[in-house]
Amino acid sequence: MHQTFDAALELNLLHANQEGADHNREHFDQWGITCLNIMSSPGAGKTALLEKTIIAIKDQLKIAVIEGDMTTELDAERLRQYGVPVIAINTGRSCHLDSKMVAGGIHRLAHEYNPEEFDLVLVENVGNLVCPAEFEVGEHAKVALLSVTEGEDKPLKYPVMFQEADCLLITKTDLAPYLEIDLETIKANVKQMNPHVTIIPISAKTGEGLEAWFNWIKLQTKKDRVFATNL
Ligand SMILES: Nc1nc2c(ncn2[C@@H]2O[C@H](COP(=O)(O)OP(=O)(O)OP(=O)(O)O)[C@@H](O)[C@H]2O)c(=O)[nH]1
Ligand SMILES: [Mg+2]
Ligand SMILES: [Zn+2]
Ligand SMILES: [Zn+2]
Repeated sequence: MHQTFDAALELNLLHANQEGADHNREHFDQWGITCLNIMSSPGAGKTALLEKTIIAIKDQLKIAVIEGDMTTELDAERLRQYGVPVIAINTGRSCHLDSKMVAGGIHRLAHEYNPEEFDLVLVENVGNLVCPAEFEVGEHAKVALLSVTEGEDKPLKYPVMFQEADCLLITKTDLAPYLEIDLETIKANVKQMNPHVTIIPISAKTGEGLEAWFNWIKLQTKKDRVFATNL
């Protein structure tokens, strides 16, 4: 549970978390890894997206996953079958990953593998549209998912996630014809609060938009950044 007792305590909590996030980021940078923090409400399609992503790009980028769930290893087991290392973190009663938990995960990764071999660490956060956005874990970019079944008002009602996101994936677009949902309204609502966000509508089921998502990931990786500056 993420409870805030008073503003000063909240500030201390976030300050301590930031120190841990900086520590994690130093590890990632030292190892040449790009880390993406993938967040959404429960069931928006994070694990389904990771499955498709791993299958499509694991031969081009060496991937590890840090899988946050309150209790089970169900998602971790789903992803392990694709042959990438998956470090499972159970958060217990906490409804978000914090930087200390992720530090435990990356230290485990470094203990079991040579971390310098990896290009990309994908962190699947706990399903929750609110506090994961406030707790940095050392990521280089934040990815938010919003499924078409959630309604176009959600960015307005839960703004922090959408203000903080570097990339917004509007998921399950294959279901849009069955719903009264206007993707343009979602995009406009988000762009208004976060003009620099990249918005990609996707369907893990039909594959719509996935190529654009893979290209966005590749742009985030260190190698491509170095390559881009050499052009
Ligand atoms: N129609 C459709 N269903 C999808 C799509 N992506 C995911 N789903 C379904 O949505 C449900 C939830 O997907 P998950 O990938 O488990 O969602 P999640 O965000 O990882 O869920 P938590 O980890 O519990 O927060 C599953 O039944 C998926 O099959 C999609 O693109 N289209
Ligand atoms: Mg999941
Ligand atoms: Zn929380
Ligand atoms: Zn360390």
